[in-house]
Amino acid sequence: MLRKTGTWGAAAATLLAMAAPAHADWSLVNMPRGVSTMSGEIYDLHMKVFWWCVLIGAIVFGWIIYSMVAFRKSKGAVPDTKLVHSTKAEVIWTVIPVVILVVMAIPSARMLIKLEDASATQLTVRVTGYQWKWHYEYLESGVGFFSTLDQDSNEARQRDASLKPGDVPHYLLNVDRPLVVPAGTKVRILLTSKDVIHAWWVPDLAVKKDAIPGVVNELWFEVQADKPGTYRGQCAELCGRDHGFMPIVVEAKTPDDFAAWLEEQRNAATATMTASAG
Ligand SMILES: [Cu+2]
Repeated sequence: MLRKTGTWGAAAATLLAMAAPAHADWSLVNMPRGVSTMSGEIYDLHMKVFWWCVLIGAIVFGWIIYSMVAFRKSKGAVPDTKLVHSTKAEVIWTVIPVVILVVMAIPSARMLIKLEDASATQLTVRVTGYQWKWHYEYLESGVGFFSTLDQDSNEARQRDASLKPGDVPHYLLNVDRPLVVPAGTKVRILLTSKDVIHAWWVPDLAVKKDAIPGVVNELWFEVQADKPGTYRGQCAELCGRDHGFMPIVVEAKTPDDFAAWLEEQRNAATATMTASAG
């Protein structure tokens, strides 16, 4: 008995020692409520299903623990060797989960249908994944550019760099040129890749889809009209050596600011073309 306590004590001490250094920044991060027209609804559905699961888990484990404690052998419990089958019990433990699954499936299916409905979008951007950067092209206006990891993050990630990761704001989550979109506008993304499978993931917009070579995937989002701002994401499909170094930054501007920005890009592109032609 003593030895046993000693072993458990040592195990507990080891676990505590392992957990201690990590404890400072240990926190549970839930999915964000987000800023798109769909993200709030998705979050609410997620939380609803989460609490159902917690409730089911509490009931099932509570029942198991109660049965183990109340009917333990030391209390004189005797196993019922005659009961080998109960149709009633089987019907109950089949019907209840089926009902729960159907009740969960209805709002989920409704949500999926809404998410797939990319009709009536006002702007289309083709997003192409590359090892290891993104290319954005505004199909209606022909403006296009690459978006790569920002200079400071890139420097700080090198071995023996003078710049330290802690000194770089939004380390590994910043780019040289963000994707700019108008808030309050339904934006369609046509997603593909030029080499391997990547995934375009921006939690605040509640979008995440694979970018597959030879396939065009479609998704859409609409940043709420009163939520212009900068929203960050990452490639979410292990795509090679620099997978961790191709972040996504979406900058949502007011429609007027966006129109001005797009005009500026178009002029800059024309100027470059004229210069190279001359
Ligand atoms: Cu990638």
